[in-house]
Amino acid sequence: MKSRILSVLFYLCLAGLLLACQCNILTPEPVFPVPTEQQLAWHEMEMNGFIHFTINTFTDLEWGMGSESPALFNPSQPDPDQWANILQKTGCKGIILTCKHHDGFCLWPSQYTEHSVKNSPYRGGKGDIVRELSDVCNKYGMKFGVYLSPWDRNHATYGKPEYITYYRNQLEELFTSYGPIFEMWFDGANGGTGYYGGANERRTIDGKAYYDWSNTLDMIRKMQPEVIFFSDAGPGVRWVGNEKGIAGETNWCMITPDTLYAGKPGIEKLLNEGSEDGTHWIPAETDVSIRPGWFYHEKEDSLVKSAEELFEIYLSSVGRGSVLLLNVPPDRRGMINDNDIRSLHGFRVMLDSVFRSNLAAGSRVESGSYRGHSKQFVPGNVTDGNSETFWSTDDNVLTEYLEINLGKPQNINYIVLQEYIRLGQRIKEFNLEVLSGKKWIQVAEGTTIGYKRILKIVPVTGSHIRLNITGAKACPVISNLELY
Ligand code: FUL
Repeated sequence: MKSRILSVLFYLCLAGLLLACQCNILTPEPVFPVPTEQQLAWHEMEMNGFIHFTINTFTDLEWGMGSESPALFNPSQPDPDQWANILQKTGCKGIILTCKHHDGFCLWPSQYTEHSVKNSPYRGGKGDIVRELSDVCNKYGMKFGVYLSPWDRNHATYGKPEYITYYRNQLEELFTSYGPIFEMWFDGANGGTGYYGGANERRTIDGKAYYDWSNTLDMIRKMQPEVIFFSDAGPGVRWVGNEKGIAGETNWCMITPDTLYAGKPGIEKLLNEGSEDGTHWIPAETDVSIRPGWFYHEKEDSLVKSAEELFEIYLSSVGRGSVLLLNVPPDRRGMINDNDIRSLHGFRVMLDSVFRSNLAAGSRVESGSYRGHSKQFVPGNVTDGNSETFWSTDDNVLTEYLEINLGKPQNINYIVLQEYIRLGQRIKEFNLEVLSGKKWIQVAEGTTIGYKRILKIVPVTGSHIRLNITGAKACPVISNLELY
């Protein structure tokens, strides 16, 4: 009896071991670099709001000189709750606020300067917009992020070593008093001239060395280890290289940051497309304003981007594996203007109507092959609505097809593809074909996919759709395919 129990136990262990080995063999090796948990969460946000608000709103400037009196900052009906409410309804998951823009005026009562809301009429000098906005973000279930301009045209010590201490003190105030901050935005812009405490002169800094970023970032990480740093060179996420809302059609999330720094000229194309063999995961963030300027100007009330334009921007940012950071600047009342609200509402209606019903959900899927004939990697994983399952192939299979059977002819306008980026960004080249009648027609081709790729095609009616992967860095891992 005892020996029978022992032999049963032995076989059970053996079976367990074999199963474990099979799983180990089958799971594709990651292709490094891969995103961190924080970067993955950032990708999943897809769309965030950007708020540019300072004395510029009242002086009609884009770049204040730094000499403006705080008394000018006087919104008549300040309503951060309205900003968050509207941005949340648009689909934004977080908001980044210009706590201090280049003119140096602080939207919170910093103890390190007099150039702030505390010396303005705003809420009788008792106001703190950083507090108000971080609180309402909380209320609406949104994340809160900060922009603190390194270039400060107001501060007397800008350009000298003392300024770095001032800048770090301000970061400490922001990172210790306002709850979790999901993203910190470091702007590389610097036009040289400024008020600088009355000096009124041009000051040149060495953009690469002056700010001593590595120590500043270490200091912040000690306060909030989860924060994502934005700058041209990352290290968390990179600038997309333009302010038009356009990520590269080829958009690698990787880049080699060694020689990059915020504000370095001539790197726009590199930032826009990333590098297939980049050493670090530093995906592109697409920042763009709903208006020509970043700040509110009444003369631009008629120039607000339309819902259709915003939708095109969505396709060229989120639809190219980037995150969209959409700037919506409050007006002189301290509220989002009606024209902007109309466009945002129309944009949301378009998103909801275009992506309402996924024709591919639950459809039959087949592929030329799938990894190890294992249930874990079947082609049906791409239509199961679960972002944690994926279709993959054997290690040596870098080109393969995946075919969706819609059961009957359907009208197709958009195709959404997603890679399982936890295992790295792999696809280099693909095309899509639709079976229309008895003929396969190529409807799209592309290079990278990444977190999400949305392809707008010339509308076509077809019963089957085929994704042909024609080039990859390693066996493909596709988690999702949707059709609209
Ligand atoms: C730029 C700044 O100079 C603009 O004023 C704006 O803040 C934009 C987001 O970044 O570098």
